[in-house]
Amino acid sequence: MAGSRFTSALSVLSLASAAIAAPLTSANTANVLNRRAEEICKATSDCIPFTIEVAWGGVDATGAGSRGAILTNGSFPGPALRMKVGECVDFKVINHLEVDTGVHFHGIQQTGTPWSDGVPGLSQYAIKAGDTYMYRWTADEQGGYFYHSHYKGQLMDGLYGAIFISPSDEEENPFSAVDSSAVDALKLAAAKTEPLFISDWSKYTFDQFFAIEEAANIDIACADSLIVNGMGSQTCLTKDQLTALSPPQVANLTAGAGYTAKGCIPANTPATQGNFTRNLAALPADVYDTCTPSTGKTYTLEVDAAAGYASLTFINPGAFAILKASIASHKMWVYDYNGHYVTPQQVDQINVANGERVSVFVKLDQAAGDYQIQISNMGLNQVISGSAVLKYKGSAATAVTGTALLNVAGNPITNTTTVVPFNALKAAPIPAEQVSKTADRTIRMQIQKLPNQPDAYRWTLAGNTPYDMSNDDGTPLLYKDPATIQESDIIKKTNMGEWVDIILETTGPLAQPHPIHKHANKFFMVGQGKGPFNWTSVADAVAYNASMFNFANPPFVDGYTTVPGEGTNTWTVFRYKVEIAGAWFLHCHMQTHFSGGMAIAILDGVDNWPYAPSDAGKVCQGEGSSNSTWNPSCNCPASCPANPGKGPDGNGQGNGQSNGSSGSGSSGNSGSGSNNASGSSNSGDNSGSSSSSSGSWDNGVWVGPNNPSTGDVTSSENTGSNSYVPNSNTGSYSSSTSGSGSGSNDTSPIKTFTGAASSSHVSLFTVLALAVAALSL
Ligand SMILES: *[C@@H]1O[C@H](CO)[C@@H](O)[C@H](O)[C@H]1NC(C)=O
Ligand SMILES: *[C@@H]1O[C@H](CO)[C@@H](O)[C@H](O)[C@H]1NC(C)=O
Ligand SMILES: *[C@@H]1O[C@H](CO)[C@@H](O)[C@H](O)[C@H]1NC(C)=O
Ligand SMILES: *[C@@H]1O[C@H](CO)[C@@H](O)[C@H](O)[C@H]1NC(C)=O
Ligand SMILES: *[C@@H]1O[C@H](CO)[C@@H](O)[C@H](O)[C@H]1NC(C)=O
Ligand SMILES: *[C@@H]1O[C@H](CO)[C@@H](O)[C@H](O)[C@H]1NC(C)=O
Ligand SMILES: *[C@@H]1O[C@H](CO)[C@@H](O)[C@H](O)[C@H]1NC(C)=O
Ligand SMILES: *[C@@H]1O[C@H](CO)[C@@H](O)[C@H](O)[C@H]1NC(C)=O
Ligand SMILES: *[C@@H]1O[C@H](CO)[C@@H](O)[C@H](O)[C@H]1NC(C)=O
Ligand SMILES: *[C@@H]1O[C@H](CO)[C@@H](O)[C@H](O)[C@H]1NC(C)=O
Ligand SMILES: [Cu+2]
Repeated sequence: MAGSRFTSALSVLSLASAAIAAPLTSANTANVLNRRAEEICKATSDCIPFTIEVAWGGVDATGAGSRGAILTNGSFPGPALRMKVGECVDFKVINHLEVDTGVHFHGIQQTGTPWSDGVPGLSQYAIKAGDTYMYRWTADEQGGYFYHSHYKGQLMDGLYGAIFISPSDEEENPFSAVDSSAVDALKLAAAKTEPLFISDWSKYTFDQFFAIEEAANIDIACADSLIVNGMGSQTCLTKDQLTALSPPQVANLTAGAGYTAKGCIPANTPATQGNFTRNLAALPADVYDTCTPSTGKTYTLEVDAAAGYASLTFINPGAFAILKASIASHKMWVYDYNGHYVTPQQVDQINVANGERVSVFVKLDQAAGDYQIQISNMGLNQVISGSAVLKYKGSAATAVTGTALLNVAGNPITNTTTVVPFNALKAAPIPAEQVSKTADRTIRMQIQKLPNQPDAYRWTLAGNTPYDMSNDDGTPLLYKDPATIQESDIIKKTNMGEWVDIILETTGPLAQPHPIHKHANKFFMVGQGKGPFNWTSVADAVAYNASMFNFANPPFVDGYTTVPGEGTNTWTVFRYKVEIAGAWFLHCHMQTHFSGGMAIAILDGVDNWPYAPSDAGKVCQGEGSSNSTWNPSCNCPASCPANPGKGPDGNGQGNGQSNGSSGSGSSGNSGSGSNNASGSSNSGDNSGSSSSSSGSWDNGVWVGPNNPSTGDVTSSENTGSNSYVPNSNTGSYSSSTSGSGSGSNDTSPIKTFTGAASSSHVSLFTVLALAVAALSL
């Protein structure tokens, strides 16, 4: 009997949601989806809780003094998240910044949780200063990943941390190809893989950096230092050293000027910066020209030779530098690349482009000592290096030992040294993945500096239009009806199940490499070449020369770097199957190019468009702090436009009574009424924290403050969703308050109140007596 009461209370609740979700008719509102998925907070969560608090602070990465940066739980980089395939995480972000944010889970496909991809403007509203957002997603593939800010250029301010997903017990791995006699040792090493974030670093915050780009009209590609896990130094080479290290093209590109004191191709170089009008007076001297040495800490990773092998996962969260890494006296076995096990390759050097993860095994067979892990820039743009130390347990070394393969420019130390680099083209996924030999849809992209405009730092992925960072502040595309979204240069649509070709052509004459990252559905890198892509489709190109393509065992990844070229255009083709619907980014992971516009949005699966839960992002009661500052007015799609109007409160009532001496209950409060877009803001009444009102019910009479039945709850007591429609006189609104009641020993049956609507508005109202229901179940 009590059970059936609970059931009926639930069905009243779903009736209420169904009614709230009635289709909207106003033409003004047709582009905002009002159908919502089930609320996630309705069920208790058994996901792993993981909380990060992000705050602005100071970081002295290079010993040159502190600069402003984002600290994640007080550290830089942030703490690592380790989980296993099949597990889900409740990843809570508490934003103590004075600005908005959004946290992306790089490489995680977000199957079924398209609202957890962390991209403001695409999959969520930005997390406002002071707010909390709870992401939830399930780990569906093993591998190395990372979380990082996806709000404007915050990645350059240091908001990032590693994610490691260990395989299910039965998953196939390629370890026996590394060392068939040590598979168990390799498994143990992989399970404890250590993150090495290798990155360029600037003394300027992203906002300062971008302001310099705009003022000087320069696409900056000159770093202060290369850091490893937030530690490094600024090293300055002499003019003679730089000259000796310059490849011939540099003298050519710079008309004989050569590198600056920072080892950079000068800002005033048309071949790299383009033929734009520059304002070099607005370029601080330390951005390109003056080098001031400083010595910071060196990251040291201790390894135990008794384990046989160590696993290292290199991750490049950097702004623009594609890096290479090598370890003195040690070879590396690459076994995991951008989210997949791969056919292992034994190498001397790995290349890690921005956004990439490369996991390697290192055989610990050298004398106990300190071995240098050397990082250097791949590009011609700058001679710069950095380092960390691989320290054998028990090493008493006071200086690095072993034989380095590369010089500070990242080139082989002698012209007889053989250096075997990792070859990403041969990184076939393990287990094998099938790629279709034909495609259903082709999306053509032309990567270039934005033509016919004056800004050197503006880029386009699409060919003509840059993606504008201000979209991060807008209504997420996920929350719109895709039928109302126009396809354009920067917004593409696909249907579920289709195979899609993305043809990326990079405009020369100096075609830079671009590490292109795709959110959600991973892709196969099926082909590439130099010259223009002269064909109308991949099928035409295959007919011309099938050897340009690999449909047998191509890399299967969330990121791949386009082919560089000098004096020519180049092309690269990705092919993927649309399996996960949502609003996803495709973009260059060099922050400078991305901020300049090198991105498009792909609406995957518009014929099967997903709905976010109405409480997407909310920290559910009982999961994490009950004092969260989640602001429903900024996560519910229909309620976020500027200056929203407020519908009248529904006349909800609650029933928190129990017949024990204590209990808890919740009251629903929903109503519909008219919105006035120019009316007062909602933020007072319906946003706020989830601390609950408390009081008690005595035969239906509330004893205590903040009677939930009157709807007269203040911002700090009112939680729930609030949806309304801007610029329209119709809309709906709901909120719920949970309260804990101290029981009055009332033995009367649970009451269901039907609230009279205030004035003429319809009111929907539900009651749940959770404690009683729980007691009786
Ligand atoms: C981050 O800090 C919060 C608050 O101190 C804590 O609850 C949380 O567990 C920390 N997260 C990690 C991953 O250590
Ligand atoms: C640069 O190289 C091009 C072609 O390789 C050549 O034509 C040109 O003269 C060179 N310029 C300089 C300054 O060496
Ligand atoms: C700059 O203009 C010159 C002369 O028109 C041209 O040869 C060169 O390719 C241009 N460089 C770039 C990067 O567009
Ligand atoms: C290698 O370097 C040596 C000495 O620096 C030089 O004599 C020799 O010609 C170089 N060999 C090649 C193939 O460049
Ligand atoms: C592509 O077109 C260009 C310009 O017409 C031509 O020079 C080049 O040979 C063509 N490439 C191929 C592979 O057909
Ligand atoms: C076909 O493409 C392959 C791989 O790029 C290349 O090696 C070969 O020369 C090409 N053949 C022709 C006839 O263009
Ligand atoms: C919530 O806030 C109240 C009042 O400020 C405080 O007493 C309580 O400890 C907080 N609870 C949590 C979980 O932070
Ligand atoms: C909206 O509210 C404003 C201010 O209260 C009022 O002037 C205006 O007439 C109202 N508009 C509608 C459509 O109700
Ligand atoms: C309710 O009844 C129990 C047992 O009869 C008693 O111990 C308790 O104090 C009563 N609670 C209230 C709030 O009256
Ligand atoms: C709760 O009330 C019911 C009758 O409504 C009664 O049967 C039951 O014993 C009461 N439970 C307690 C713990 O007082
Ligand atoms: Cu790029």
